[in-house]
Amino acid sequence: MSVAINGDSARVREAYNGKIVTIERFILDQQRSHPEATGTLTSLLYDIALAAKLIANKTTRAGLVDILGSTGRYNVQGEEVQKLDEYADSILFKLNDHTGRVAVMASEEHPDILPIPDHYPTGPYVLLYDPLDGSSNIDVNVSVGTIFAIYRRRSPQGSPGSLEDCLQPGRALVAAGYVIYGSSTMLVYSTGQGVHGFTLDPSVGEFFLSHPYIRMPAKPKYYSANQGYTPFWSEGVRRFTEWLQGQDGGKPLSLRYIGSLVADFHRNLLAGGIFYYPADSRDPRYPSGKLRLIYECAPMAFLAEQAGGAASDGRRPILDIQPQELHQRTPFFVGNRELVAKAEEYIRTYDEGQP
Ligand code: P6P
Repeated sequence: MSVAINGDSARVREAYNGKIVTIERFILDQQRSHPEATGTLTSLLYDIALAAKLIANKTTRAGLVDILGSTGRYNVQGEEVQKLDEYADSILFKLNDHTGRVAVMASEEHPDILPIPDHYPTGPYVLLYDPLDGSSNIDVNVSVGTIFAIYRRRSPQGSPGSLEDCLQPGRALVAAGYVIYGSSTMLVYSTGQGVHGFTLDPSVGEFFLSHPYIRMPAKPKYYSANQGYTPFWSEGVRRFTEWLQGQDGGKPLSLRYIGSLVADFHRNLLAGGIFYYPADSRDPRYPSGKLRLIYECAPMAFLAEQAGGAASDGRRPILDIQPQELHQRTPFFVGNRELVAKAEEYIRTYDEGQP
């Protein structure tokens, strides 16, 4: 029996009461509320869930198998490629290159788009991903994650996918999500019908619904930023940070910063708060900050808005930004709506001299 997927967590828990809800069952039930759905997106989400299981199997045993450490090579970002980065990247590509569901892919690990091999069919969707975000933390056993974004292709069906297919604003997202490989492995995604979390039971290799309809708590608890860079931030960002610390008489928020976007985002999604990686003057190569728009900030912004939060580059919503290049970076403020708005207010006032 399919369950009407609607509304809120309590109703979903009631509807599924006593039932075993795998990610497959939940995605199928969500698909049923879209009669026009062909099932292709559902199958693509299954493929990502399978990739997550395979990657989790490696990350949770990284200390025991020869997959720790660096490959000795550097990626397009100038970052040292970890063995697990390479493994996760290849898994995501190989699980999606032959299915006929995807027209083109792009990955943080590759300078250019990843075309579907000529001997495979192309499909209606575009898959962008950061295969293992935060991988510099792997060797010290800090949670890392996979981030993915799914668009409909814009190029004609049957033709090779294009760079333009990959450069779509976040408002056009069909689905987005992340996998966090931490104390447990969770897959959190949205297809525009709320944000839902699934926890992997490694004993059976299955994701089970654990967090239906996640909503960011109204009362924020944390702020997350690398305050080591404070001297390089703008005056507006510095003053915003002082406000968060209660330096104008308000109650301070607690600082929590893991240095792994997925882990910091996940904590704030569940507990309430704001994460920000602003532009800074440390490195002229990164005038817009470190985080990438199309496979880090836009998917996270989609989830944040679906959970009742907001995401901005300090001046406008992340989802409104039209990407100009594949590895474009952007300042990033994401979390509770009123905290993001306050960051924008400080930037407008002190960095742009506007009232
Ligand atoms: P910093 C990890 O390297 C990453 O890309 C994100 O996961 C994380 O939020 C950020 O960089 C941390 O950067 O400069 O604070 O070490």
